[in-house]
Amino acid sequence: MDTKKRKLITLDEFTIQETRKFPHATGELSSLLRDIALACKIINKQVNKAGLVDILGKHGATNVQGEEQMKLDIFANETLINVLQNSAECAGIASEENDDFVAFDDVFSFNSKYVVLFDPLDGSSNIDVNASIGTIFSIYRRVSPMGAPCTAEDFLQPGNKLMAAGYVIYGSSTMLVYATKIGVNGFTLESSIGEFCLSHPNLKCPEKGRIYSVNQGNTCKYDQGVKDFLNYCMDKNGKDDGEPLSLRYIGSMVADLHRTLIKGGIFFYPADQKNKSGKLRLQYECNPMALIMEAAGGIADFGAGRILDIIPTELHQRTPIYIGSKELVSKSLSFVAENSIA
Ligand code: AHM
Ligand code: MG
Repeated sequence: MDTKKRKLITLDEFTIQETRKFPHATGELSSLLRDIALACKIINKQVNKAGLVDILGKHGATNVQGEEQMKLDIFANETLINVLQNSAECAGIASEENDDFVAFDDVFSFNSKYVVLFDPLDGSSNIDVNASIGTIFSIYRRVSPMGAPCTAEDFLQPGNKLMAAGYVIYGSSTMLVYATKIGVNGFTLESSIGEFCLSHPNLKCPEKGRIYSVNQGNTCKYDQGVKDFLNYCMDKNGKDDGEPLSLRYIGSMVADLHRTLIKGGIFFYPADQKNKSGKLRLQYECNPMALIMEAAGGIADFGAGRILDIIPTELHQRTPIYIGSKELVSKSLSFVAENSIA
C-alpha cells in the first residue's frame, strides 16, 4: 500500500522517508530514534501505572506479583540505558541521573557513530500529582575515533553540533516531538498499534505569544532586568490588545515547553542571586529544547547569547534560559541584557 494514501504514518516510516531525501544517509539515525522511542513506550506504560503505586506498593516494597517496586525515575533511567546498550547505533550515554557518562564496552558499540544524552524523567516531582512529565533526549555524532570506546569529548559538544533532539511528553496523550536542524515534527502514541504516528507535521512556534511561564515565586531573588520584564508581562500597557499577558507554570519543563511551542509565549528559568547559572541543565534540558525551538522558528538564549553556542565544560553544568516565540523572547532579552547578574 502506498503510504501517501494512508492516514497513519508511523515515526519509523516518517524518518525512513526523510532519510531517503539524502542520498548518503545510512538510516542509522532513524534506527537510533526507533530505539529511543521503544524505551519511551516502556516508560510510558510504567508512568500510566504510577497512580496505582499506593495499591501496588511504593519504592522498595514488593507488589502483589512479588516484584520489587522501582522509583519511576530510576526505572526510566535504567530502561533507556538498557535499550541503548542493545542498540547497534549508540556508543555510549550520559544521563542526568548518573554522575558520569557510560561508554558501552563491546565491539559493536566501539563502532557506533552516535552518543545519546538524556533526562530520563524530567519534572518527576509532578508524578505524585498526576501532572505531565517527560523524557528529553539529544543525539550527537561522536568525535572520538571509531573502533574504541567513546570519550568525554563526545558528550561535551556544543548544542550547535547536535544531530537531533526531542522529548516525549507523558500527558493526556503521549507525544514524541523530534527535531533536526531542518524541522520539528510531533508524533502521538496510538496505543492500539503501539506506534508513534505523525500528528503535528512541521511544527512552528508562533512568532508572537501571550503566555509567560516562570516560577514567579522566586521574583525577590531575580535581578532587576528580570523583575522589569515580569512587570512588563503583568502590565496592560504596551500590549496590542491592552491586556496583561497570562501566566502558566506547571514546573515540568517538558510540559511548559510543549505548550510554549504549540501556543507561543516564553518559558524562562533565570539566574538568581544564589544560583548564578539558574537551575536547568545545559546538556540534558536546555540544548535539546533550544534545538527544537530554533528549528521551529523560535529563540533560545541564556540572556547574553544563543544557548546552542555555549561550549560545555562539564556534563552537569547549568544555564539560565529564555526560550519561545521570537517576539516575546527578544523583548525579555532587551530587559535582561540591560541589567544582568552575570
Ligand atoms: P528535575 O530534572 O529535577 O525534574 O528538575 C527540573 C524541573 C523542570 O522540569 C522544571 O522546569 C523545573 O525543574 C522547575 O523548577 P522549580 O520547581 O524551581 O520551578
Ligand atoms: Mg530534569
